[in-house]
Amino acid sequence: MSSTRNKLIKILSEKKGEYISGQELSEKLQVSRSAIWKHMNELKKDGYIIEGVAKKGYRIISAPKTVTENTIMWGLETKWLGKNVIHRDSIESTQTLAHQLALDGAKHGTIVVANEQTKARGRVSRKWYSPKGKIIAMSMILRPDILPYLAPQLTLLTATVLANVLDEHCGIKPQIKWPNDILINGKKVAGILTEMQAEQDKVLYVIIGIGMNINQTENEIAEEIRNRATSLFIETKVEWEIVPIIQKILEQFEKKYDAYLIEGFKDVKETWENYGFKINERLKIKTAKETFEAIFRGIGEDGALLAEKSDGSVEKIYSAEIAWF
Ligand code: BT5
Repeated sequence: MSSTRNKLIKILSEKKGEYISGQELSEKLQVSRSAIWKHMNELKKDGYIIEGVAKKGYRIISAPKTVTENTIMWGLETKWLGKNVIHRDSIESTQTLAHQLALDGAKHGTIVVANEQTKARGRVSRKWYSPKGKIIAMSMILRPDILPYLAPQLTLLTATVLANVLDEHCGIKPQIKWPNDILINGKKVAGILTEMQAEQDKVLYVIIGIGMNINQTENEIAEEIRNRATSLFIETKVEWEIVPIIQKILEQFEKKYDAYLIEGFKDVKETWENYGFKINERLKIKTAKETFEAIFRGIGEDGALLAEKSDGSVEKIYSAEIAWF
C-alpha cells in the first residue's frame, strides 16, 4: 500500500466519520486534489464506503470486513503496535515470515497477518489448523528490553489479553490453560506461540504468534481436533467480524505490554489467575524428566506453574504439559 494511502486512512480514521475537505487533505498529504480523488477511488475498490459531499469534503462511512493491511490500520488506536502491517492472503506460516522480517531488521511492533496458513505450527512443531477467512492468524514482532529468561511471561501476558478481549468484546468467559491455551467451555479456541532470538543476556527479538478460531462451524473444525477445539461462532452462534477483534487485541496488548515493562508481572499474574483453568484442582503434570500429580496453586510472581505435591511442598514448573482427570 502506498504510504500516501496509509496516511489518508489514518487521517480519515482520526476524524472518526467527520468530513474533511479535499483541500485540507491535499495540504496534509502534499499531493494534488485529483490525486486524493484517485486514492479515494482505490479505497472504494478495496471495499471502503466513502462519502464525498461538495463543499464539505470526504468521510469514511465504513471499512470493508475482509482482513487487509488497510482494514487493520483503519481506526486502530495504537501508538506503536501494528503501525507496520504485512498482510498475505495465504502463507505457510505468519511466524516464519515474521522471523525473516525480524532478521532483516523489521521494526518493533510490526505485525504479520494472513487469511489462511498452509503450514502453521504450534509448540514443538505441532500442527496448527488455520483455514481461510475463518480465523485470526497473526504474528507480532517485538524487541523488548528484557532478559531472555523473562520472555515466557509475554506468553502469559498475551493469554490475558486474548481472554480480556473475548470477555469484554465478545461477552464470553474464557479460561486460560497453563501456559498458552485459551479455552471456552473446556475447548481450545486460541493458542499462542512465543519464539525468541537472544544472546546470553539480551533479547534480539521475540515473535508472538496468535491463532484464534473465529467463524468455523463444527464441520469446519478439523476432525482430528473436533472434540477439543471450538470457535467463537460455535460458542455464540454469531458470525464475528475479524478485523475489530484483531484491533482490540492489538490495542490491549500494547497497553498491557507497556505497563508490564514499567510495573512488572504483578498485574498480569492477577488477571491470569482470574481466568486460570483448574486452579486448586488436581492435575497431571508432564515435564521433560517426570510425570506426577499435584494440586495447581496458580502461578508464581515470575509466571511459573505452582505445583503442590502430596508432601505439601510447592514446586515451580517452567515447562510442562498439563492434563486433568
Ligand atoms: C499452540 O501450540 O497452541 C500455538 C498455536 C499458535 C498458532 C499461531 S497462528 C499464527 C502463528 N503462525 C504459526 O505458524 N503459528 C502461530 P500448542 O500448545 O502446541 O497446541 C497445538 C495443538 O493444538 C495441536 O497439537 C492440536 O491438538 C491443537 N490444535 C491445532 N489447531 C488447532 C485449532 N485451530 N484450534 C484449536 N486447537 C488446535
